[in-house]
Amino acid sequence: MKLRVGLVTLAVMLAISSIVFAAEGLKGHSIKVDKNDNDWIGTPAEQENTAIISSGEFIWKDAKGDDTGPGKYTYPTSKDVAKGADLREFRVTWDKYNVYFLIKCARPGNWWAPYRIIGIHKEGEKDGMTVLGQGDPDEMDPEGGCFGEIKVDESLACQYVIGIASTYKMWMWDAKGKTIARATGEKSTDTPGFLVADDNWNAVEIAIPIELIGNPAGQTWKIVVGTGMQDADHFREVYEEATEWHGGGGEGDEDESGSDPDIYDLASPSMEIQEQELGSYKASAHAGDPDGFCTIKDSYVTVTFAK
Ligand SMILES: [Ca+2]
Ligand SMILES: [Ca+2]
Ligand SMILES: [Ca+2]
Repeated sequence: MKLRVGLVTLAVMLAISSIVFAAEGLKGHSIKVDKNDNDWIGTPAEQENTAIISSGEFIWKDAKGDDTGPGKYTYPTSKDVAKGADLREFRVTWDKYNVYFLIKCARPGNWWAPYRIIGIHKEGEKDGMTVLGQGDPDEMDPEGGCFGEIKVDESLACQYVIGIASTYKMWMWDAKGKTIARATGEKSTDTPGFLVADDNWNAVEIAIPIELIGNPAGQTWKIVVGTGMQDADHFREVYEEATEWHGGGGEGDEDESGSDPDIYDLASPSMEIQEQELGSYKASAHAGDPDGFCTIKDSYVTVTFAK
């Protein structure tokens, strides 16, 4: 009898502590952006397309092999860009100086092949960009945008968007699309602490100074994560038919590239939602016309930070 009462008490205590734990949010720990991801110590969930908090890290485990965009995307035929956009993991942690991200994908055919985007919506904030860091199509300057042809629903309007090209370049844009930080190498950055470095090509570690992105303590962030192939430091266009340097299954060709998103994979609750959202573009729209872009509404992860 005593034992049973003890067990019941223990169960009640565990239930209360897990509620308290969830309400407390992500506590986090420090990370070194040093070309080695062994300081990310949390364990992902068993199940795909599932988020978990483990050892002070938010961990999204994405499905394997869902890197087909709206459903039919294929990679270019050149082996350099024939893989590498299959998102596997997205992790978040933080300390009093930085917010840290880890994006892990399938290993690319070459170090320069992938491009990745992170869009951050802070719950409760209204001003934000819905066309994600698109940039000026007359310039096609990667400093100015990702040229991925994607937008998010008003409910996900982003205060910050981060674009990561290949293994060592990164830009950050604010709510108005202004470039506010750039890094072009592990030690080459215009903003102290704004750092990116890869581990074995397939994972990138990122540090964003709190001075730049804001203190997340007590906040909830909805984060959109997308992956594709890289071309001139922005997203590589997907065509209707695959060529040596362009994937297929989308719209257009080298003359008219189409309004389809250049995203192969999203951190999305299911492949069904991912395909529906990436497929929501207007095929008849001209390339670069935001009215024709697909809209992301439910493909994001939610991270609540401890106070
Ligand atoms: Ca590290
Ligand atoms: Ca994936
Ligand atoms: Ca996915």
